[in-house]
Amino acid sequence: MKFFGSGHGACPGCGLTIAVKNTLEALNGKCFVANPTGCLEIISSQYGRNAWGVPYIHSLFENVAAVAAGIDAALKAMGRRDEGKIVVFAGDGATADIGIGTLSGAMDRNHNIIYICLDNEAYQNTGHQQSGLTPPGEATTTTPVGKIFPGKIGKKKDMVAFALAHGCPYVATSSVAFPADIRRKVKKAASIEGFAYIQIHSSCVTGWGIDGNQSIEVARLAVETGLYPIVEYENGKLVSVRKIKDRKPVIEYLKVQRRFRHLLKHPKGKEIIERLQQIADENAKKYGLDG
Ligand SMILES: Cc1ncc(C[n+]2csc(CCOP(=O)(O)OP(=O)(O)O)c2C)c(N)n1
Ligand SMILES: [Mg+2]
Repeated sequence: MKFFGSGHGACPGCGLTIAVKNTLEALNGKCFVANPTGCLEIISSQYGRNAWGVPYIHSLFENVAAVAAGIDAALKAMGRRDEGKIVVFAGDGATADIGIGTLSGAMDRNHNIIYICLDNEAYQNTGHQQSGLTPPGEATTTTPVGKIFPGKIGKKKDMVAFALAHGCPYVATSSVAFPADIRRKVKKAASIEGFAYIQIHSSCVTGWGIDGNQSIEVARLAVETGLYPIVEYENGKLVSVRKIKDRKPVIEYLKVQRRFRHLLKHPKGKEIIERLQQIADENAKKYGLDG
């Protein structure tokens, strides 16, 4: 594999590498990658074990969108814009929490960037702390399950709405369970001038508490239950939705992962499961997922 390959130290079954490989292949390696601190950086850029076959820069956790914006401005000033797209690969913590200020600025200035949020739903690199994209009910080290709390009680931030509110010309979600969908959306994003935000649901074997060989199956269940709708917006208009034939109850997704399994026996688990089912039902209604 020439764009991303040997040298990386990801867990077998890691979703991040699936998202990265498909993105780089869709662009035929014609890109400049910026990547803040997080699992992807740790598994791919250690001294002597670089896995990148494309230009790559590691930024701080909080400033990747500003670094990418700088690359955009520099390429423009040098008349080298046609040499490749600028691609950010950032975790959910970097995107929804720590780097959200510079992300807002880059979206607002509508830089020519494909920003990919690798959403594994927690700060996985540091051992599974909650982020703004951790869903309700998830047990993390900062939302531990106890007598009173059944895991996270807050909500998952709606970063799609955040990107749309900034007027980004291209906004989409995808999942590592559907590599062809990732490739199509990356190609589409590359054809559009301006800021593209793509949020890819990426399984995390250790954080989610699954086996490596369940990675795709569990990511697919998130989509098939309606909990992770796969959608696409162009210039603020919904242009595509991945339909679900027989939508499964959310419990099918929850019960196969250690991060949610406590919900089956915790006194407040039923309430959280009902809330997650309600979120899935509302997604189905909002996007017309059933069909
Ligand atoms: C400003 C700052 N805060 C905290 C850290 C510690 N830290 C390094 S990686 C990481 C987790 C990254 O989470 P996320 O962005 O979701 O990426 P993931 O590892 O889950 O792919 C944290 C908290 C740091 N390096 N810099
Ligand atoms: Mg994460």
